[in-house]
Amino acid sequence: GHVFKLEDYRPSDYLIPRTSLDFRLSPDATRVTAVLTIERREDVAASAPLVLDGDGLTLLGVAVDGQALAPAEYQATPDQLTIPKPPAAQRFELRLETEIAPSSNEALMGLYRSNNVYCTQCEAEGFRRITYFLDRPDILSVYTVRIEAPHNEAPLLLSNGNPVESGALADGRHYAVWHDPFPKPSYLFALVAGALGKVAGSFTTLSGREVELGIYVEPGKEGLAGYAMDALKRSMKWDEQAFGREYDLDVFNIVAVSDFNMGAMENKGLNIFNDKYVLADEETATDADFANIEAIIAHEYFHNWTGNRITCRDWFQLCLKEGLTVYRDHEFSADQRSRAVKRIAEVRTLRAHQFPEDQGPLAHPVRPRRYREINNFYTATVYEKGSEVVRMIRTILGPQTFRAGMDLYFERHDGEAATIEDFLKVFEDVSGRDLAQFALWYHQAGTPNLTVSSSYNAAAKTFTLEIEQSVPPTPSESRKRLMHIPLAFGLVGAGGKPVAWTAVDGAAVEDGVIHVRKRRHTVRFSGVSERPSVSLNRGFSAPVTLSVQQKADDQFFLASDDSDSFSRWQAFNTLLTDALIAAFRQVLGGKEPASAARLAELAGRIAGDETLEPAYRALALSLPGEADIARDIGKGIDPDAIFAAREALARTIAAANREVFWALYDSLADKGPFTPDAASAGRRALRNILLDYLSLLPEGTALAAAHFRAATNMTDRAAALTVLAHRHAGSPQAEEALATFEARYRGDALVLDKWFQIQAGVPGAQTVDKVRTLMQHPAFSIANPNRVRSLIGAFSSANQTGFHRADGQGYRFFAETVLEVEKRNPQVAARLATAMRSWRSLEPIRQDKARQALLQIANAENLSADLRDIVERTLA
Ligand code: B3K
Ligand code: ZN
Repeated sequence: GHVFKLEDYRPSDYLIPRTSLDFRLSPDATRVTAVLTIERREDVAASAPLVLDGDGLTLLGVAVDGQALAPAEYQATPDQLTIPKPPAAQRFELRLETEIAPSSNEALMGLYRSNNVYCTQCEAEGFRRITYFLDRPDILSVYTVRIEAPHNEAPLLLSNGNPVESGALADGRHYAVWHDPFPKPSYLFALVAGALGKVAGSFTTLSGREVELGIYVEPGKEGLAGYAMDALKRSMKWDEQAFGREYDLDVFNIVAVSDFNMGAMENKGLNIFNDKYVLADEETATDADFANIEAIIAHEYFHNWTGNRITCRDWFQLCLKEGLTVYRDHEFSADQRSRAVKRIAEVRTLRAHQFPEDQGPLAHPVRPRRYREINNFYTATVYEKGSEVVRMIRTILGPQTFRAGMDLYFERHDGEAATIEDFLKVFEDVSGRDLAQFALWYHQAGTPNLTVSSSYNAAAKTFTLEIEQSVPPTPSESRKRLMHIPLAFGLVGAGGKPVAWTAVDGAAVEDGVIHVRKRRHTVRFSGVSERPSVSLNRGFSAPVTLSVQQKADDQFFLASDDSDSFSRWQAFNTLLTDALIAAFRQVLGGKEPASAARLAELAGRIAGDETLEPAYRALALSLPGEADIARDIGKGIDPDAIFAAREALARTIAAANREVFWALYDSLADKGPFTPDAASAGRRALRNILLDYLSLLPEGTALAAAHFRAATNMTDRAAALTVLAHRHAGSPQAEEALATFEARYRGDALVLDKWFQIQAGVPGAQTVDKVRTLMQHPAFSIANPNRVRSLIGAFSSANQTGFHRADGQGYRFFAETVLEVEKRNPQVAARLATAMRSWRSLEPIRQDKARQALLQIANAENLSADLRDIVERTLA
């Protein structure tokens, strides 16, 4: 396939200042008439051909300035329309008529039908499946859209912008016209038509404008959209306060659909959501679901400024909108909930998803330089690491200057398609700093590592840090340049108090941040009156790995006494990880894992520490996941040994803290009615992690079964079901709970997804057969992305022992299923296939089996560009 390169960018010869679309909707034959105002750029020769993108289109007619073109005057294929000799006039009107079949569109890109609702997904390149166009983000156009359909099939007709007019037509048909005054790229176009229920709201902006809000859901589900509406209003308010950004249209609509390739989409004025991220109540949604809904509603809303008003020049700049918008939604959630807890959760996610990507064959810079299929670059690197890069800019500049830079960005680039260089320039301009070295965070792939050692000289009262940076090689980048790494730190003394220092040499230290820019730094602090422990990368100020030569005593000290709560969590997590890695090696060597009594004792103290928020304690107590441990070990992975090591540590912690955990578990029982707020969710999280530990004790099965029966909300019910199914698989209690859950939620596809997911996660060799059986369940559908992700995705990415079965059966099933999904939906199949990205870190036998499965996919006939790209890069 074609390789797109950043350096090949050049502006288009033609622009499309106006776009008018007319849809006559019909499931199998929708007529689209596009009237495009085409404008040749001043500096382009009149003879320049006009070449428009298409994708699988059927062209019914083409006219220029009202004159139908003769067949010799254009060349049309399903994927391209060329007019070799367009009119000499600088501006002309092009009229195109195409026919498309939304019903048979199973790729869920372009215009498709979900649950009898017409909807669209155009990012990245789906608009070309609707009509021929210059389908690239730097072509900004003002859209007017007319939609026509039978009233009974589609009483609701929505598009971007503001409603202009609507009315009845003959034969039970009706129409609506929408106009969006803000020029936008085609990827932000949207249309929705169907029979949907509405939840209405309103918002008054900072300057007093009234905005009508609507959330549209499957009829009968209106009662489940209240939390999303509330999150939307809080997002609108927050963006005004935190970034001075006001909403700009008269209406803002959100539509929930049940077949969607990802979470949601920020179409101007008409966000389309996966219903999983809209619908919630205590009976059907967990606390994690509520938090995701809040974050995703905010994320898509924040795109209105970072993505829509200022868009991307080309798809290489994707992180310009995504990294920045993730940063904004992280800050929003931190303000709505607990900042410390939110930060820990973000770091866990980054390490779980971005680090393995950065350390494997799919590694790429936050701003890639090449791609074959852009849909494969909506990655943890572009999103999560992209957000961390923005956070580092704020750390380096300080909050005021950062805000001034953002203000300048909005002022300077509003209405434009911008680049990462434009973004960095505003911060250089407001701060007077040179960000050239810092910019490597956008250009260079790989997770930097810092090796740190320290020494204290009691006589001279000096404390010295030796810091060395290195960036491991990544695909097609074998040599790395030195980076600018802002490393927040603290010197911690007795009782967790900060230790003072009077002077420093060897590095730039500003506001508690060491600016590492060279390969090696010796940072010498003087006037240090006691030997400190050093707490490094506070708040995860830089997305790096640390190898700290520090005594276990120092780690224990920081884990129990550091006044910075993030660092305290980090120190405890490091201790857990070190213990788990040691236990893994013991298991591999055929030994019993060494006792971890001191760690278990500390776990008990953290659990019972009333000065810490329950949500924080819950996070601290949840052991690093099996995949996290594998990532930190790096090579020779035997998932069964990791599982055994992790189980052993969990049992040690449970046994050592039995009384404390029981007492706490009892005291945290829910009193009063359910509320989804962060504090209540934190108490449930702590109680449920305690349940997880207690379930390892002899009375565990009965306790989990009782927890399941007593649950009055989905958080507790799903937690108990997970414990029963994962820790007590095959027990009558587990079987009964699974059956009860299935019966209770039969007919509620979103809730049954949890049931699929929990079963896909059951550890051990037998799960692959169970997953095969579940694919035959009436509620499962291979055409629905949520079902596929819940069953196949959960099995392959979250079940280490089941998926990585030593005999390769997990991989074989996976290869077959990915190819099956791909026939309908290449994008979802390609995403699934990334579950194999760490195959080279497996021990040799599994590695060989994994390679065979990858080759089975690679050798399949008619592989889509999406899947071919992932599989070939993974094997390279
Ligand atoms: N911008 C969309 C993602 C589009 C993915 C296209 N393959 C959602 C978001 O990041 O907000
Ligand atoms: Zn986004």
